[in-house]
Amino acid sequence: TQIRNGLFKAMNNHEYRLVYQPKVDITSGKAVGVEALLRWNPSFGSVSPGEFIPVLEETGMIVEVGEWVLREACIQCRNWEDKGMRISVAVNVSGRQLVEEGFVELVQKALEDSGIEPELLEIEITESIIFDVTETTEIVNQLKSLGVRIAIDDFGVGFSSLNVVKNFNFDNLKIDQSFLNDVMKNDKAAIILTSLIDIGKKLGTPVVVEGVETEEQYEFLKPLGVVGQGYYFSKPQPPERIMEFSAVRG
Ligand code: G
Ligand code: G
Ligand code: MN
Ligand code: NA
Repeated sequence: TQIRNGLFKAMNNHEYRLVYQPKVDITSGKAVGVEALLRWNPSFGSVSPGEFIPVLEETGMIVEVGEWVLREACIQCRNWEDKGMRISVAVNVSGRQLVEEGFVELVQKALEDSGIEPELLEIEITESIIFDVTETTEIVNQLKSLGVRIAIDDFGVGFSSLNVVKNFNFDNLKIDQSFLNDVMKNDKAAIILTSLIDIGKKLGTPVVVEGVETEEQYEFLKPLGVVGQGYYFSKPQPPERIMEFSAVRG
């Protein structure tokens, strides 16, 4: 297909870039970090990540592209810091990438080459990619010992959400946007969302609620003391725009 063929040349043609979406502490209104999101602009138009990332995963190209994402995000984090903005950056990692031989060394190298403090890098892992709990736990622990932070992404929609909470050492719980989405239409969704937030609080783990789009959703979250992410605060932005946000000093 056109997408597949295009992707084979995308790296050499420098067609990838990263955009960054702030995560905002709802109480203070300040950004506590940003999430790096991959974009691809091939010569024939634009293709959404929902379309091309699965192809990168199927073909195994995600390993090479993921390495670029990791290095690029760390370098950008360093650039912001050099300009006076110290803010953490989160990178999405696919299952294939996480269990790839040498992943932990790659992370270490990206930290060293950029010179950022390990705690400024967060690795987002989707619970659905955790098929081998023992192996994943081992890698997560190695990453933790480098000092990087781990976030559980899209929390609540996988097959084993509560098991993930029980077994993994993580620093951030990102609640899938579907829960907030349904809150205004469905009483049960509100109960589930507040209970998931409560789990994070009782574990002493910061909670990020994804997909904040409306004033109404923002008002719902305000008393809950969480971090929000979504179009209501900001769409993913090119790196230079991130300097316009005021950040919590980490
Ligand atoms: O970026 P949205 O903006 O459309 O992203 C769509 C999906 O692609 C999400 O599930 C997101 O986690 C994933 N994604 C975005 N950037 C990356 C990336 O750099 N690596 C991986 N593995 N997934 C990514
Ligand atoms: O799977 P992950 O949570 O990493 O993916 C984040 C995805 O959510 C990206 O595609 C990003 O562009 C998208 N996103 C970010 N904020 C919003 C929002 O407020 N509403 C919706 N529908 N999508 C969002
Ligand atoms: Mn994510
Ligand atoms: Na998510």
